[in-house]
Amino acid sequence: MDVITIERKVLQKNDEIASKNREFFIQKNLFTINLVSSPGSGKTSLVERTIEKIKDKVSIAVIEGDVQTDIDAKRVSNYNVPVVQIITNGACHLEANLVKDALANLEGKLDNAGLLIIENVGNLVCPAGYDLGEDLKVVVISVTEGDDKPLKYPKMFMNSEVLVINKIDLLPYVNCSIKDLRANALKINPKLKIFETSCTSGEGIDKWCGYLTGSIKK
Ligand SMILES: Nc1nc2c(ncn2[C@@H]2O[C@H](COP(=O)(O)OP(=O)(O)O)[C@@H](O)[C@H]2O)c(=O)[nH]1
Ligand SMILES: [Mg+2]
Repeated sequence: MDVITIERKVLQKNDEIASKNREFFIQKNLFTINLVSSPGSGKTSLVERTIEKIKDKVSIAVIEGDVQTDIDAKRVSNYNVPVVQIITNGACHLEANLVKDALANLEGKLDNAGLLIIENVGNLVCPAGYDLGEDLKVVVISVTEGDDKPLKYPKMFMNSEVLVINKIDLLPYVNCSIKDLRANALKINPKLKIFETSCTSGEGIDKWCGYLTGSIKK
């Protein structure tokens, strides 16, 4: 019982800070997405393809979350956008206060940004419970993970607004039915907006980016 009480308090505190982050995003006119997935699904690759595609139309800033290294921030900084790395030192998800600190680090670089991308720590469980103040939670799943994952990790799919099914170039080689993957995801959350992408071939990236830029203008 004590554990549950403590967890509730932590989540309540997180939600309070997330609300402040949300106010900040509204004030700065920033459209913010929180990318969540298991490690290796292609979050950073999707960030890279998205920057390449819409950087000329939309100013973009990125917050990278990782357990240990700044590898992803280094990858993204090659694209000349403001990026800050949060290293959680072992923690398996980002919390709103870490994002708040990262925003302080981006001070002065966000004024013209229309899109803020937060890449969460690779984990299909814990990030589901932590609001960061984002407009959209986007869950990325790659076809190599199997079509049963929405059923096995329902909270993540329930709490997300968008699903990106990535690595579709590998469909001929893996035992994954895109039809079943879609059906399983929609069984958990019928409102999910679904995109299919390959960050390698570029397939589907136009549609995904069109949706993003359309959302930013609203
Ligand atoms: N074949 C294929 N590989 C991909 C695709 N997207 C990412 N990858 C590869 O998958 C690995 C993990 O990608 P990464 O973007 O680092 O995933 P993250 O851990 O979710 O950020 C890398 O080797 C990428 O090159 C894709 O659409 N198709
Ligand atoms: Mg990554």
